[in-house]
Parts: sequence; C-alpha cells; structure tokens
Amino acid sequence: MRINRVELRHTKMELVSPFETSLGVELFEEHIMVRVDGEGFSGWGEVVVEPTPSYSYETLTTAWHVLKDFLAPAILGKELPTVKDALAQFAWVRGHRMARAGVEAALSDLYARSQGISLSKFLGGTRDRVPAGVSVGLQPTIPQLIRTVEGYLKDGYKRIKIKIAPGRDLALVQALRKEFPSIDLQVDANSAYTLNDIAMLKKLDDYNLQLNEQPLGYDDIYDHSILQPQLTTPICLDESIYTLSDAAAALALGACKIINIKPGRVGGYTESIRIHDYCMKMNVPVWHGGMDESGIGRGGNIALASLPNFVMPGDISSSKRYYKEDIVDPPFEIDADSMMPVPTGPGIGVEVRMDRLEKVTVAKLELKTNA
Ligand code: OSB
Ligand code: MG
Repeated sequence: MRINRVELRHTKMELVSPFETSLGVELFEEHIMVRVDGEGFSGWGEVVVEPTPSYSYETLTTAWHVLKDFLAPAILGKELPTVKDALAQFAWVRGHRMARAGVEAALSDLYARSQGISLSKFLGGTRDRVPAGVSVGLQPTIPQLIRTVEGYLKDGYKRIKIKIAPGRDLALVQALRKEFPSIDLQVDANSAYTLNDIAMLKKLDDYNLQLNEQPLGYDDIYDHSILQPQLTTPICLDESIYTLSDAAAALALGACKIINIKPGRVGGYTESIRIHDYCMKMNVPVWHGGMDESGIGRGGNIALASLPNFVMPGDISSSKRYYKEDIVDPPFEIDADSMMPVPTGPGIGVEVRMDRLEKVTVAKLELKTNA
C-alpha cells in the first residue's frame, strides 16, 4: 500500500445536550478527522482532542501541528505493506497519543477496506455485538438527573455512568439508588478528588457501584494504590493509563481492579490491544471508554470493543445520544438488549457522508505526494 494523500479536517459538531464533567461544560465537540488514501481506497480516523488541555494535555492545535508536520509526512509516498510498517515510520514520536491514534485508526480502516474485511476482523474481534452503556453528564439539579437517567433507561441502556464532582457526589448517588435500586451504576470523577476525600469516597461503597472511575490525580497511580485497599468499590483507571507499562504498574500496585481503554488516550489500537491482552491474561476486565466521538471514531471503538476481554459495557452509545445528525450512514444504534451491533462491511462498516461532514468542517488541509 502506498499512501498518496492525507486530509485533515477540524470539525465542530453540536451536542444534543450540554455535557458537564468535573472538568467543565461542553456544548460542542471539536475533533480532527483524518483521511488517508491509497490504491483507490480511503480510510478514516478521528482524533479525540479538545480545544483545551483539560482531559489531556493535547489540544486541537498541538494535534494539528503534529499531524501536519510529523505524522502525515512520515507516511506519505512510501510503500507500506502493513499498518505496522506505517506506524514504524513515526514510532520515534513521543507522546501526542491522540494524534497518533487518529492516524492508526485511519490506516487500519484503509488497510481493512483494501482487504475487503471489517475493522473488527482486522483487529482480531470475536463478537458481533458489544455491551453498551451511557455516560451521563452532571445535571443542574437532582430531579433533573433522575429524569435524564430515566430517559436513558427508557432508551434501553442497561448501564448508567454518572459524572461526579466535589459537592455533587454522594447526594447524586443516594438519590439515584433510591429511585433505581438495582440498575448497573458507576461514577466517574475525572480526577476531581485527593486522598483528603477518603471519607466521602468510602461512603460510596454503600451504594453497590460497579466501579469508581479515576477518582484521584490524572497522572497518578501511587495514591490510587493507597485508596483502593480502603474501598470495596473497584477503582477503574482512565486518565492515568497511557501505556501497557502503566497498566501493569497499576495492577501490580493494586491501584485499580478494572481498566478503561480508549485508543486515543493510549496512542492507538496497537497499544489498546496490548493492554487488552495483558489484562485478559491477568483476569482483569476492561471496557471501552468514549470521547463523545462522531460515527467515524465510534465505528473504530465498536470494532476494537469486539475483542473478547471487553466484558463490561462500554461508553459506546447510539449516535443520537450525542448528535442530532451523525456524519456516517447508517448512524449507530443500540439494540433491545443494550448491545451495539458490530458492522460487518469493510473497514468501520459505515459510509462517511461527505455532505454532512462538509457542513461541520471548520478547517481543511490536504497533503499529497507528487506522483
Ligand atoms: O472521562 O470517560 C471520560 C468524554 C470526554 C472525555 C472524557 C470522558 C468522557 C465521557 C463520555 O465520559 C463517554 C462517551 O460517551 O463517549
Ligand atoms: Mg473517564
């Protein structure tokens, strides 16, 4: 395969409802779509950055720079028989994992399409549908939170994750448990607490939560290893796991019992699969996180989540939970069992609707070889 063209698009898509976390409120998602072309095929990937360095240190601007000046030039015009050969061209780049993951996603979609197989099959997926959950942002009031959760339960989601933040934690969980005693419930603090909050974190143990996601520092493993033995609720790490080495260290130290895998955070499918395989060997369950992706990123997430150790429901929801109109056809939709079907068509298995993509494109850059 010879890559003769790379296209970058800064997109801005309006969310159906504001998404508030301990990091702030989002009304739009601004990501970068990567398209790679070769031998008459096109592949698509999504770079899950945000405008600001909040969830991650990467931003729209840093990712655009790294994509334009380093990643795209590294693969353009070369004969690259496999995705592995392509990734080797920029293996020297340190960090900037979201940017790298977007390129690996686009390349994987391209190579899978050129072989006429689904991305799920290409990555080693074994299942034709994956368990799906929904991530619920902080709501203005508790009655509103209850109504919102009720709506998602009616939409068919069997697992609810709520965002929590200091002062908006225990009361939310108590109210939800009173209203919905037996739903599968988990919380995500996005690093909002410290070990000084241990009393409140312990109280959450009384509410049968499936997990507590990233309660402490975004780059911490050690404090979590102090916290986990004092809780009965399993800690799940998100932000602080960038590599297989981080995952191995976290498990060896007892910092968590579950790991959230997001290809953007760990630098792509290859590192995701290494973490997945290691956790499987260690009997540690993983689940697929989300970054409010459009259908392009969602298609990749679903393909990756079809690997066998993604046993817990992912933050993999229907397109319409995020956007009025997705940029892929058909949009993604969960089935009656709260499962997301894995597309069987080539690559991500859905069509990128260029007319809709054009409408949400803020800036576009084309990089080409001469030949
Ligand atoms: O912490 O999991 C998170 C979205 C953006 C950044 C971080 C997170 C999230 C979500 C949404 O929780 C998950 C989704 O539905 O895509
Ligand atoms: Mg999280």
